[in-house]
Amino acid sequence: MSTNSVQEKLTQLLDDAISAIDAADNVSTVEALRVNYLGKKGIVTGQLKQLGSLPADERPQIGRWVNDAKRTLQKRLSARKQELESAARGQQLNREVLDVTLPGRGNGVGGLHPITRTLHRLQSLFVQMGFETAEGPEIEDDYHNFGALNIPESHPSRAMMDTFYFDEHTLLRTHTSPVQIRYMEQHKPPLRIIASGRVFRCDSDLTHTPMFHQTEGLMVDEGVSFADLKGVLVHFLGQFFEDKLHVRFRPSFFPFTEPSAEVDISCVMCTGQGCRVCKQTGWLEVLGCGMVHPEVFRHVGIDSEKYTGFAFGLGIERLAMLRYRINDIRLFYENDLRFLRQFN
Ligand code: 2NM
Repeated sequence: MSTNSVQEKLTQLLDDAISAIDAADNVSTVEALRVNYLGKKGIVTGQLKQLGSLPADERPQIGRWVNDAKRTLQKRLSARKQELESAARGQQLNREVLDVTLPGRGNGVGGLHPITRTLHRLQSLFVQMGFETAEGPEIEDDYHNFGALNIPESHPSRAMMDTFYFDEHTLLRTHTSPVQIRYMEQHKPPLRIIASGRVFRCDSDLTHTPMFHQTEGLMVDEGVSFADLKGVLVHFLGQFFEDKLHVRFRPSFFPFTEPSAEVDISCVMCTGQGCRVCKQTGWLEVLGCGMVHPEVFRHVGIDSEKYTGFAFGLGIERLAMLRYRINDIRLFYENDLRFLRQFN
C-alpha cells in the first residue's frame, strides 16, 4: 500500500470519527466511541500495531500520521465529553433553580371561635359590674343538676328525652345552674358570680345542638331586689348589642326562681318592625331570670329570711347568632374555615 493511500485512509477514518463524536448526544456514546477508536482493540490502536509490518522507510512518516490522528481524536473526545457534561449540569441547575426573592408562604394567623369571642365579651361586661367567674364539672349528679334546684322528679327536663344519663344518678349537666349550687354550698353571701360552659341536651335541629354553651349569673346579698335584676340585665343587654334597644320582662315560670321572667329585646334584625327572625313580633327572647326560690336557698344552707338573690341564664349561641347575624346554629360546629375566618 502506498503512503498516499494510507494517508487517504487515515484522513477518511479521522473524518468519520470526528462526525460520530460531534453527533454524540451523551457522555456514554462518547465513551463508546473512545473505546471503538482508541481502546486496546480500537481501530487507531490497530493501525499503530500494524506499523511493524511496514517497510522501514515508511514507518516514521505513517507512525507520525497515526499518532497525530490519535491525538486529534483524544482532544476531540475529551472536548465533546466536557461539552456534554457542562450542558447536562446547566440543565440540572435550571431544573433546580430557586428564586430566593420570591415571597414566603407566610404563617396563617388563627383566630378565636365566634362562640369564644361572644363568651369573652359577655364575661368582660359582667366583670366590669363586679361579677366573678365560677366553674364546675360537666358530668354532674342529679342532685346538683335537678334536686337542689327544686326541679321535681316528674319535671319534663328530667325526662330521658332531654338528659344524657350515664346511670340513674350521673348525667351530663343540662344547664350551668349546678355550678351556682356548688358555689353557694361553699361560699357565704354576698355573692356575685357568673358561670359559663358547655351544657348538653338530647335535642338537634336548626336551632338546637346536643351540646351548646350557657352563661348563668347569680347575685345574693341582703336586700337584693327585682329592681337590681332589671338594672343589671338592661345594662348588660344595652352594652352587649351596642345599638339602642328596647328590653321587656314577661312573667314566666322556673322551678328555681319566684317570681320568674323571660326577657325580650327589640329585634336586632328589623329594629322591632317585624321580620322572619322575630316571627313578625318585633321581639326576640334572649334570657330567663328571676328571684332565687327560698327552697333553693334552703338546699344550700343560705337563710332566705336574711338574704335574697337574683339569677339568670342565657344561651351563648343564641347571642352570637343575633350579634353576628347567623341563621343556622350548626355552622358553629362544622369547622368550615370559610365561615370561621370571617370572625378574625
Ligand atoms: C335561668 C333562669 C332563671 C338560675 C337559677 C340558679 C340558681 F342556682 F341560683 F338557683 N342558677 N341559674 C336561673 C334562673 C337560670 O335560666 C334560664
